[in-house]
Amino acid sequence: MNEIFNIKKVEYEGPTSKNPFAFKYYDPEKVIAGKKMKDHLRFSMAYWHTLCADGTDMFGVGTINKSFGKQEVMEIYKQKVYAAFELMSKLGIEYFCFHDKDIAPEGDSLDEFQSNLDVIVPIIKEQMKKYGIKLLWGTANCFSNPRYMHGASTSCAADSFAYAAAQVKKALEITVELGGTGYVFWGGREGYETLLNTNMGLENDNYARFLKMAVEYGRKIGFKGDFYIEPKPKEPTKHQYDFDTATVLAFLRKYGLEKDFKMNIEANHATLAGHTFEHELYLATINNAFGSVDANQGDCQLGWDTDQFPTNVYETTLAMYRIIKAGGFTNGGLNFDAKARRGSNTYDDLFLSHIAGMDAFALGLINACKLIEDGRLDKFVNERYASYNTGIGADIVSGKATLESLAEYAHTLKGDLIPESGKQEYLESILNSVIFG
Ligand code: XLS
Ligand code: CA
Ligand code: CA
Repeated sequence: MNEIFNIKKVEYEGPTSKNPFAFKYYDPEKVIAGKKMKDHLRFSMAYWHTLCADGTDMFGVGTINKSFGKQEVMEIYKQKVYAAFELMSKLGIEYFCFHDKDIAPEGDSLDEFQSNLDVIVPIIKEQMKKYGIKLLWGTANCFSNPRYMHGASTSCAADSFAYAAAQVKKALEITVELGGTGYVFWGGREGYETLLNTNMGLENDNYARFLKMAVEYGRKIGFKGDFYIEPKPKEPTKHQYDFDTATVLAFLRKYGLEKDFKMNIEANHATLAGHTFEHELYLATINNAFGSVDANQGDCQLGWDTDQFPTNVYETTLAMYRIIKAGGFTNGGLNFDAKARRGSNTYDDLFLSHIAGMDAFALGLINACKLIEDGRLDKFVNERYASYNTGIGADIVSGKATLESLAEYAHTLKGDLIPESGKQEYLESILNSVIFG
């Protein structure tokens, strides 16, 4: 078969290379902190942005054609599969993620959609085998079609709930068929536009009912991977129920779902929620809920979900710092839920954008390992909390202290109680000195 992209396999050439189609920092086979870089980073391609998004926005039509030279709709979708695997293998990306509707056209009915999927899935399976590429996670798009205008499992319309169930059932079957290690729920329209028309209690209960059904069915058909919830505070709805990691944890615990779900943390969603990417990762890891990552970045001047390729090395460093300190990925990975800008509209840009993102995360990994090895940040934090290791602090941590015993102790304290400086600027300068050497 003829190649679709006139680009050679992208290789590591090192930081001095000026070749745009080479990695400067990502050296997949290089061992760092006991593992190959590629096994730390577990890069994944997002099918929807790379094979489907054509640059259409609310002010204009697409700027890049993603039919890859084909005319007839099923032929286009088959060609997308070949393009996807050629691109991944040339970039050395070993995982991918998809929504049901990214890989096959919906047609005019559920039956037609599912038989289209049945045509495409075997082609994907054959390409996965050919290239040794794996499925990081699957999902169903239950937010684009007008039937989901009021949500899917949180819709006021029970028929929308049922239709979403049929989509998720099939998407789970495909995920199992392709050996996926994850299944994502991103509640695109699981939220509200106005509380004036919303029964929030019923919507939350129904959402939990839906997730329970999915877990039951997934386990029944042999899905052994992780279920993920991907928090996002807003967009497309004014308010999404999966606002951020803390909100999702509270929801899962209320409905007894916390054992079945982990987080798929997206950088840009963290910032939309008013947090940093690092905050969301850290919170997930301390709650044993860290699963996977949608690797991208937002734009702090824009209040929406820009899904840009990650190039900010401070962010990738602090993200990898949290990920490595938590023991790294198990079933998850770094999925580039990112699209080249509308003005970056060539096939070359599909490669250049991934190279930029992969190099930025490789730098993040290198820096994170250096920060851990340097040890000054850890040492500072340990010392900062040393008052809990002995005396009254140890009594608080062990549960021995009571309000009465603490009050009695407090009365014995003399002088001003001024804790030590937090030394933020000093710590920030350590970060710079470790990053820039
Ligand atoms: C949209 C989300 C979406 C999920 C998968 O903002 O990021 O793409 O990752 O449905
Ligand atoms: Ca995402
Ligand atoms: Ca996003």
